[in-house]
Amino acid sequence: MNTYQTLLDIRKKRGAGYLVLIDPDKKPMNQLIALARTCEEQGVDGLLIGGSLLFSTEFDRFVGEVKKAVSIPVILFPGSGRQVSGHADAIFFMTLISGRNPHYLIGEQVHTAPVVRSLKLEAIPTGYMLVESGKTTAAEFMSDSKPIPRHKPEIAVAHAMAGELLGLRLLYLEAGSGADQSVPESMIKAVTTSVGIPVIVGGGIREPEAARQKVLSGASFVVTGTVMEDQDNHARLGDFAAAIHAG
Ligand code: 1GP
Repeated sequence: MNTYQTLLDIRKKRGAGYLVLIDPDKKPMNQLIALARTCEEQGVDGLLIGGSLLFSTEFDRFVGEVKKAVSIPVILFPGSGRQVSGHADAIFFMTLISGRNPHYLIGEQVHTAPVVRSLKLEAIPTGYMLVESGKTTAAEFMSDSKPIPRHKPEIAVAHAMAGELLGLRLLYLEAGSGADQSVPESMIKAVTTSVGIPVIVGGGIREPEAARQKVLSGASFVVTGTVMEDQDNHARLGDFAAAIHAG
């Protein structure tokens, strides 16, 4: 079964899936590998690896080590074409459809596609939609693109529909890592009732209850990143997983 199918399966069996984003720059490698293991033990459904920037020069080795440590899917969530590794199960092959910066709509993908092909990586075509979240996030700054106004769900819906009509297989509603405010539930509802493809929601989610609300609004997958960079929060991984699966 390919990774996309595995994700659909998780959604079917559990109602929604919990994905944890691991940024290779945020901690020493051994600590992040330990986090990956704990994620699997605590019921996390998959790991995303990536970040807006990349300082580490050991990305490929890092992905290999994570892959060796867990049996849940390891999916690349690249901020740029430098974040590609053949050790991963798949890559979210993303296009920043909320923006009008051609570099992140198609430019970076043109540089990356030949590498993805050579590595025989499973590419999951994903529409990435940045949503206004209170302050300028790294994703917004680095992509030089305007986020969708948070109180304009109809704008998000039109983008989501366009993404689906263009053949994308996933949509990622993103407030940005460390966002002040997560994607509003009204926007998640509007988008998920307008398209048939699974919708991932991430950015600024710090509590299990907030994660559950995203699922109740229609999210198929919820992502947390920053909250698990604090070792003290690792004990809450199971609470997040339970809240998301119960939602
Ligand atoms: C960022 O959506 C992810 O791309 C996770 O965001 O770090 O705020 O949890 P946080």
